[in-house]
Amino acid sequence: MKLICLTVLIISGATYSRSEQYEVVGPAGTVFALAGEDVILPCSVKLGISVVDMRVEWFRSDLNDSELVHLYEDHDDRNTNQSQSYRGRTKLNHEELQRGNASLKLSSVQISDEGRYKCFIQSKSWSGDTTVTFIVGVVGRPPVITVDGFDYTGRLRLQCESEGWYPEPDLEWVVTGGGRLSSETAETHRNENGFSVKHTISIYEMYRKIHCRIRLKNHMLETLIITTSNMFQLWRKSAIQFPVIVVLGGFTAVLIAVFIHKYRENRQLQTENRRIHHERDELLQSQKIPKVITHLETDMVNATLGEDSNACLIQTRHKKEVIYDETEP
Ligand SMILES: *[C@@H]1O[C@H](CO)[C@@H](O)[C@H](O)[C@H]1NC(C)=O
Ligand SMILES: *[C@@H]1O[C@H](CO)[C@@H](O)[C@H](O)[C@H]1NC(C)=O
Ligand SMILES: *[C@@H]1O[C@H](CO)[C@@H](O)[C@H](O)[C@H]1NC(C)=O
Ligand SMILES: CC(=O)N[C@H]1CO[C@H](CO)[C@@H](O)[C@@H]1O
Repeated sequence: MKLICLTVLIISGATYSRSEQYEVVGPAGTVFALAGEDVILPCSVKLGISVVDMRVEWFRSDLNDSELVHLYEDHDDRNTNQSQSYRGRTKLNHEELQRGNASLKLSSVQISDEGRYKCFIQSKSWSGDTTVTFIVGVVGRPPVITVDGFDYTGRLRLQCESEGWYPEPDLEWVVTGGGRLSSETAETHRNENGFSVKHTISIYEMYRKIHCRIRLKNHMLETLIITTSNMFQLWRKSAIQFPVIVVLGGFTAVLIAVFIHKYRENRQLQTENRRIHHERDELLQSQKIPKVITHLETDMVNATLGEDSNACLIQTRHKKEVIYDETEP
């Protein structure tokens, strides 16, 4: 009897200490995977106690109607009520369950998989859970470096940009065989295609090879630009020539302005001239004008032929007057 009591005590004591130490643990930090990859969402029971006889339930804890991701119960997977979006993409390693490992393998990760997951483990006498935060990354386009001319101190301005990243990536400028250079300006925008980044930097001639690197976790895309001393020499030449060019340019501008002004004046004169000609032609076409001319000619003939030229002139004036009177409306 004593022995039995002792055994009962030991068993209950052991059970008590066990339920204290049954603890479900998740990953140390957030879990990250790129869209399209497979991922393992870690979840296990401390001390490696088998969970084969237990119930293991994985579900989304951040959605209002908590979606069932995977269910293991009565020694098998029971996924009739599994959320449609996880169909055929989840797997619990049954051998690992013996070692208290209830990690879930999720295949071909989608962007919509990002969120918080709960791993809930339940036995007849005990239950516990852990939450796993999962982030789905997208690698964007390779960075593009644009040469944006020189600033007034002769530094070459460079711009590096890339789009389509998720979450926000890190951009850095690195000199080959040297250290990092800090960006002068940095812009980040977010739209439906993810994050786009744009950084600028101004570099001196001594930096020959500059890399623009964009990192997302342990993924990286980079572009290299190699500058030649010719570029910088070109700038120095143009820096010296610049004042001369400005003066010459100004002078040329004045000349062109004068020319244009003259040209316009000329055009106006020509138009006026044409208008006068046109008006004259119109007048000539009316009947009375030829009369004037005829009479005048006659008068002139008379003036040269006439013996008394004074009389003739008087007559001429007189005739002219008469004719002009006729033309008046
Ligand atoms: C859950 O519901 C609340 C209000 O009922 C809403 O504000 C929230 O956006 C919802 N969350 C999701 C993930 O649907
Ligand atoms: C699925 O859901 C229905 C209704 O909630 C429930 O009766 C059934 O037991 C569930 N199936 C499993 C395998 O859990
Ligand atoms: C748990 O199982 C998964 C496979 O489902 C494996 O990748 C992982 O390494 C296991 N974890 C431990 C701690 O053994
Ligand atoms: C054509 C014409 O008008 N001729 C005149 C020239 O002058 C004489 C008088 O000097 C006139 O008689 C003519 O009629």
